[in-house]
Amino acid sequence: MTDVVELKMVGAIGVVTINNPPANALSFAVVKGMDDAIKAAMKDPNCKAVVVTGAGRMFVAGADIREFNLPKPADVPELHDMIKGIEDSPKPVVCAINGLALGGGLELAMGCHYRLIAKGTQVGQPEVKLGFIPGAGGTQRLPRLIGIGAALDLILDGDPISAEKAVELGIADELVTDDIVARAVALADALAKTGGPRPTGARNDRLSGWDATKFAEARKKAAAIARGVEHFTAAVDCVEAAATKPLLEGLEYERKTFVALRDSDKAKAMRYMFFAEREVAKIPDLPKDVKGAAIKSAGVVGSGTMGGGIAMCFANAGIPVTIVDVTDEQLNAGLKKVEGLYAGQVKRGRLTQDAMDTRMGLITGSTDFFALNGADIVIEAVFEDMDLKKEIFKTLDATAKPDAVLASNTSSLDINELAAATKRADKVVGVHFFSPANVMKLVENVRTAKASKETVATVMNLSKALDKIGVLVGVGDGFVGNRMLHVARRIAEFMVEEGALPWQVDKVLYDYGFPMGVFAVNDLAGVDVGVAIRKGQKKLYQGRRHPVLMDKVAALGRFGQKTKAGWYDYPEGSRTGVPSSVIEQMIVETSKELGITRRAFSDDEILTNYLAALTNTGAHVLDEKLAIRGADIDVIWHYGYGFPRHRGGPMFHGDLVGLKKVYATVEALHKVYGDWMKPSGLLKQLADDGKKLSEYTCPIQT
Ligand code: T1G
Repeated sequence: MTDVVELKMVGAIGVVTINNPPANALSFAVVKGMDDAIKAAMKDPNCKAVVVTGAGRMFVAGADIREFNLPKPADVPELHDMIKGIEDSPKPVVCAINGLALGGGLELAMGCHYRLIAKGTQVGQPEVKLGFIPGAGGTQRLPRLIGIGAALDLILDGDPISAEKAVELGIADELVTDDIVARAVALADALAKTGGPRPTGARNDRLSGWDATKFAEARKKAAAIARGVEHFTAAVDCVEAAATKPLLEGLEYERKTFVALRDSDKAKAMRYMFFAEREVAKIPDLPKDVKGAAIKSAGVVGSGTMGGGIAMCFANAGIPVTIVDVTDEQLNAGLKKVEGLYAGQVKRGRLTQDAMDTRMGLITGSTDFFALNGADIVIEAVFEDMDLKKEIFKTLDATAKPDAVLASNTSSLDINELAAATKRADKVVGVHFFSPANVMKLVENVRTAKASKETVATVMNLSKALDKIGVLVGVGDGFVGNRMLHVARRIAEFMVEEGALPWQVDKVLYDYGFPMGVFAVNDLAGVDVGVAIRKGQKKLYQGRRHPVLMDKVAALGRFGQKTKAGWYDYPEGSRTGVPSSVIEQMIVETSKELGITRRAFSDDEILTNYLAALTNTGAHVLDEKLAIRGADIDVIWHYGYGFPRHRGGPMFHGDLVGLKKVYATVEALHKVYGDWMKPSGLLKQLADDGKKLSEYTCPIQT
């Protein structure tokens, strides 16, 4: 046994307990310990039956994802062999599912002969969320327990189900409301006397009813779940193998499929994201005793799209919020819009009328700043005008509670300047929500120069309370996400000036896995908005080559979807753009004016250049300590910009390509595009040292 698995005799029953906090994950040590414990129990003539359970609040949260990239020590059996060993045990084995059983945890439970489940717990096969399929018998044993259709639903969905549902489906034999181990020992005792082993793998009665056509249909549905990944259809293949092959062959087929998927770059990217999105919450220089204040009520200044969306986030989380705007008309229009958005959710069945009423009841409007004087945080969300925002911050400083945090939702202005306009610079931060704020998961929490640690902790906690992913960033042009987007978008435009077309660039990005290409995004957000942002950046980026096309699109009165024309045409009622001959002609003429002989760009070149711009700019962000970790940047790009999860993010992608290679691309592009592609010092250093951007953490900033 190992110190993470204990075998204890309770009368004639061997109770095997997994104790590997925090998640009882099936690490190498646990698998070895389990194997040893089961073998010892089988050998012991005094042991008549076995109970398997977990210590703490979980049963087993699955295989240990941290060990997936490590070689397995020779003396540790494979997880699936260990489970088969349990299934083949001559003595009955009862599983007491005392807490969450996920992935390998549920597979371990299904390898046991009987299963009891504690009320309040859940079971599931979440593997698809990590880019692979159950790999320790899940695709073979689950259909044997609950039938093919139900098993496919569970495996393809990935979400856990309740203990009651597990009993109803036939995953567990009995729901237990009191001491589950005691109950399992009693059952094991009884089975030792009058029952015996009941191997799941030998139960074939629920496998019928599905022919090849039905599986083909299921494969089609599975393929539509997500673009660019293969594991959903592979899961259907494996369940089909369960229905058509003997157990051992099915297990073998599942194993091969699982290993190939597990070792793919896409699955590596998805497990990287699993840890990256947990890591962002950890702020290295925040001592544990800095807890931050709980936000019990909030204020929002500005009832436009962002202000209204942010107010909805608070209401959704059950936190009362007051919106202040200048006039009653503006305020009422804003509140109406919020009401309309909720009503839309009710209409689509996503929200009950009751829930909508509760949420609307939490939102109050006012034209008086004093209405905000009970709020623990006030978020300013007016349009991007430094003087106006400074005025608002001065007013808030005078009217809000002395200990209230004052935050700006600006996406482009220097929040240090706003902080300087108040007498509480230690309580001023940025909370950069993404649009639409009530939908998008990401918030860039912007740490100003004088923000206290307490304030940082408060906004990081707030993100969690609002069910957002909060990533701490520093003050700088465009913070992290937009800074990178603005450079990459320019590179995309340069390529169009030189010979590519917007729809070619967009298709390349879409095929890579982005939900939309950059030009389509610009049409969605507003071409005029893009032009205004660039105007604001003119001084900052003086002397650089400026792309000219966006200005020209806007000059044609084509502001994007809202004017039914932008880079693309939007025929009446359509939100999907079609290539525009007007734009194409304008592009060709512009190239001529610029003295550029247009040339063909391969899809590869477009993708390489676009992503190199993101990776290099991300490395600059780290050079400037505007993000804590490379992985934080990847989280920002996934949740804020739709960077496909199975690609991991621009930093992970750079590592995958190889930083030396990326650096060479950046150097070449630097010669053509000047300082937009100025090579990052960190990128060079990591490339030279053979290190990774996705594993990089900035030295602690104080
Ligand atoms: N492996 C390693 N560490 C894990 C882990 C796992 N499977 N699950 C959780 N942790 C760590 C996590 O990193 C964090 O660590 C701590 O536990 C608490 O987690 C063969 C191949 C279980 C619902 O996909 O969904 O089995 O940050 O902060 O909100 O077919 O963690 O404290 O150092 O998330 O209460 C399948 C993944 C694996 C489950 C708990 N299993 N985990 O959520 O806390 S693949 C999963 C979760 C597999 C087999 C296949 C959640 C949770 P740290 P947490 P939480």
